Amino acid sequence: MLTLIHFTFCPFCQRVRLALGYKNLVFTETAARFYGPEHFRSISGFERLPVIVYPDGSRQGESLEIIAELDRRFPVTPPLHQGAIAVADLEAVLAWRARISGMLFRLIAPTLPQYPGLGDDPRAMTFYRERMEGWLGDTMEGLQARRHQWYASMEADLNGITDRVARHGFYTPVFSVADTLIAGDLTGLRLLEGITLQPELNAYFARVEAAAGISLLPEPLKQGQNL
Ligand SMILES: N[C@@H](CCC(=O)N[C@@H](CS)C(=O)NCC(=O)O)C(=O)O
Repeated sequence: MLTLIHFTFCPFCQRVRLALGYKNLVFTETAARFYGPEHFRSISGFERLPVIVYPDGSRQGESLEIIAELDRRFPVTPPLHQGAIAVADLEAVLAWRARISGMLFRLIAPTLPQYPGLGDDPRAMTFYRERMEGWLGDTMEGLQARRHQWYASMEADLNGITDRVARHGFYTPVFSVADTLIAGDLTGLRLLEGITLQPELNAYFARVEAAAGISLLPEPLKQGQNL
């Protein structure tokens, strides 16, 4: 059995959940609390999540490396790399993602506490605030107040990707690693108050979730599955 150690709210973890779901791999999920590096190391062996535990007991971190390894370990399941997306297309998505990174995190940081296990856990919220505010140089309240400005600055990049996925169905005509990254990372935008995403983008999220059989929006934690 595969085990995914993740945070409910974490975009990088959502990428791997989507990949596992699309490949139809049975896995258990262990939701970790956002308590700090010592806690993360003690439960996963790594300082960042996601971490996957393979049936042989070995562990791996880094979302995109995990997804590439899933293709290697499970070659009879639908591919997420070779056969699904050309190297140049993946490079283009990665460049797009790197370009929007600062704007994206400033927008989604205040929305992610809507996930169970974060906003409802004061100790996790203390570490989350410290981490995000230190990194993004603004308070949660400030980011929340400035969301329309950040959204406006990202809108052209968002429209570009929306046009493309509306045209092809996914980033390419079939589901690929690019969709785990786009849908996983952008989902926090769906939780923005007073900002309505283009219907084509919402339709894409629905297609990705259906292809993977995974829901990306906040859901109550399953009992006994959090650390
Ligand atoms: N490049 C890593 C990034 C993973 C990452 O940054 N995860 C965050 C949660 S969203 C984390 O573990 N943060 C721990 C910390 O900030 O101390 C990946 O793609 O897996």
